[in-house]
Amino acid sequence: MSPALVSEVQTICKEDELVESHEYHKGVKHLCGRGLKKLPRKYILPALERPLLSTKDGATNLKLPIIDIAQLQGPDRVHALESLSKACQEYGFFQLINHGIASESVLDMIQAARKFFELPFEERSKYMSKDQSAPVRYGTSFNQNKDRVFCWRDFIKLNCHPLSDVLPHWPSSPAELRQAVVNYSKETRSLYLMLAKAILESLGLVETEKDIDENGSCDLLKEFEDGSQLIVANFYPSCPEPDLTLGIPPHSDYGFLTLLLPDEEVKGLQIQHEGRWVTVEPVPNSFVVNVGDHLEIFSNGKYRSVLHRVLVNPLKSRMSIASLHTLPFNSMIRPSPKLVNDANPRRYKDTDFATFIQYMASHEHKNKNFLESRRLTQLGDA
Ligand SMILES: O=C(O)CCC(=O)C(=O)O
Repeated sequence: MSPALVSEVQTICKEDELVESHEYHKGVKHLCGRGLKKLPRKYILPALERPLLSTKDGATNLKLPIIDIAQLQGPDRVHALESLSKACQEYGFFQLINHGIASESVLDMIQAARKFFELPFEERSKYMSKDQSAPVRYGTSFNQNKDRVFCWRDFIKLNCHPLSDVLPHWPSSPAELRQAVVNYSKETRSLYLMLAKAILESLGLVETEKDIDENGSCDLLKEFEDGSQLIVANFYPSCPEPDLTLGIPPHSDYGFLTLLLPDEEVKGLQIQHEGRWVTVEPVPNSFVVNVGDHLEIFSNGKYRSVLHRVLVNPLKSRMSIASLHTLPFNSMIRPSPKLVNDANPRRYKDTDFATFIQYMASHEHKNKNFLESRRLTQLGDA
């Protein structure tokens, strides 16, 4: 055997030892600390699921439709609502500008999450849990208890509602994390509520924003106010062979809306648009917002939760922070009766959070398979 081949075989054996000893369950950052030169087999996707970085498919950049909060709250609200509705139908995604969240809150949140991922593994591992509804959960891959192939991501998930119940369980290190997440979760929550009102209005379910505020007549809005919120910080270390793996595989989000802070420096988020994968161009000081499965169900298929995935980078690590919002844990989600009629029959079964959690615990969550399991009829172009 040539010296080069010997060295190659040794590397593969070393990587397989890692796999055998279940080291990969400790996370990608932990694995990278060992100086990997090749991707361990556990992370190599079947050829058809790889991201095709070298083809045009991976190279196409997309500017998402822009929704301007200043316009949404000004005299031009009607036009802004039309743009919002169009974006939710045609893209399932939009870029939210002039969002009004203090840059200090955003930077503190990013900094606190970064410091958490820099902690020694022993500290991070205190928060590893198989319980999908735990107040805090540190982990790796997409669903590490089910995934056959692991993806190149570590995460921390923090349940944020009700704050007084969950806060004592959040990590006490780094010292600034709790305060940063409290501030950030409150601000993103009120931004979400503002958007949720606009979504109801854009679907024709309430006449005007004033209607809701003055009469407080919208029960659904009360449910939104008491809704669940999950903050997820994703960390994707640089990857020796990014064309063989993904940071997160194609998936849709479960909730109503997700407010995402993508890494402003390192691209990676791709969405499926018009039948192909396109890379979302980061826009500074803005959020990427996407429709989740619950909003697709609630709107009886008018607004679409769209598949998205994350590419990893050969040279740079990447971080993103997602805030996922939906109804309270025990609420039933169903198509709004006002959006069901003879021409547009009910398309989804009722569902709730508990059903989703059960599904996640017993299935490999891929593509939109949870939503598909709730479907009553096929959408023409689904
Ligand atoms: O990292 C990103 O840009 C997207 C993250 C994402 O899709 C998720 O957290 O579900």
